[in-house]
Amino acid sequence: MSTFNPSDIGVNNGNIFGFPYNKDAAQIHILPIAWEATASFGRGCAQSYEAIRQASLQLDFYDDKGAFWKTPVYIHEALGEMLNNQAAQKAANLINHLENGGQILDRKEEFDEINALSKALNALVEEHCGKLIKQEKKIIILGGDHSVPFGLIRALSKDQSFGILHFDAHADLRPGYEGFTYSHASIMHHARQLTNVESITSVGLRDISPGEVKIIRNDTHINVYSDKYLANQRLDLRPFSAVIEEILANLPKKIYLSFDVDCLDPSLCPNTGTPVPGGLSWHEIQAFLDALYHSDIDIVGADLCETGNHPWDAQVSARILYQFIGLLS
Ligand SMILES: [Mn+2]
Repeated sequence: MSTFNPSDIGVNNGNIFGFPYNKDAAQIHILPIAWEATASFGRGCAQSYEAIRQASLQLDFYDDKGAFWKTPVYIHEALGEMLNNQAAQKAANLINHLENGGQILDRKEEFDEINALSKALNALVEEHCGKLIKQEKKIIILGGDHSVPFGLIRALSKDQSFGILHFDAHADLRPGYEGFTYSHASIMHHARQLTNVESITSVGLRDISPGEVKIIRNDTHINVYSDKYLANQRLDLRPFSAVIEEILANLPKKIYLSFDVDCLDPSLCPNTGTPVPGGLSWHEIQAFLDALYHSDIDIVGADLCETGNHPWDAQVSARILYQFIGLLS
């Protein structure tokens, strides 16, 4: 640490941002999960953690909010790669089967197999997170597809209640998708089943199924600030800071931050699994994260998921990840 100069070139020392901290000293633990078995469209996010680590070496660390580089951060080896290898090709074949008009029941055993692997992944993530939580470490999950943070959310909810602030183009409220119980499209459904998850606030949604809209309307603890709502506020020339204030004012004092990069304008995440036109601009998300930093909201953990495995997508996510360090410090 004594030799670390944040103004120097980023050294590829294996850690995120080239930071000089080891596992024991680290307060914030970044846990990459190399899993994308249920990805229904584009693939690559299972491996993007390494692209994000590479991109993180390019960052300059000045931030007007604080010297986040002083926070000890450590990136772990990725979890879930073996499970993903067992599941990915089989799952792709099953999605193909459904897309060609096949039924889940035709190949039920294979679907059961993928669902068992998903459960094993969740248990693995929960076990690792549980140990870190006992040591009072803060955790950021680096996806992988958006099914991967469930183990962390469940581990955190064991002895505290909190709300979820969820940035996404999708509601992820399906009770299961394409025959997969723990699909990337179902993470908020599963999180909502946890007694200690008191609310979900989703921002940026713009690709929602009629079934999900029904769920949202019937659940007073799910709040949605859709992309259309945000866009209409802009078109009516309401200050964006007022929109952010409105959203933050309705959040519980303790939140878990779940960030699917497809909430952003696709120019910022062109290689994400399911890009959708529209979305938050770079400056809007920065303003959001700044406001969150300056608020009195306590952030218990976070995930950053669905980053495409491409240097540009990784650049964007590395910068968001650096902001998360500030939020969890
Ligand atoms: Mn998502």
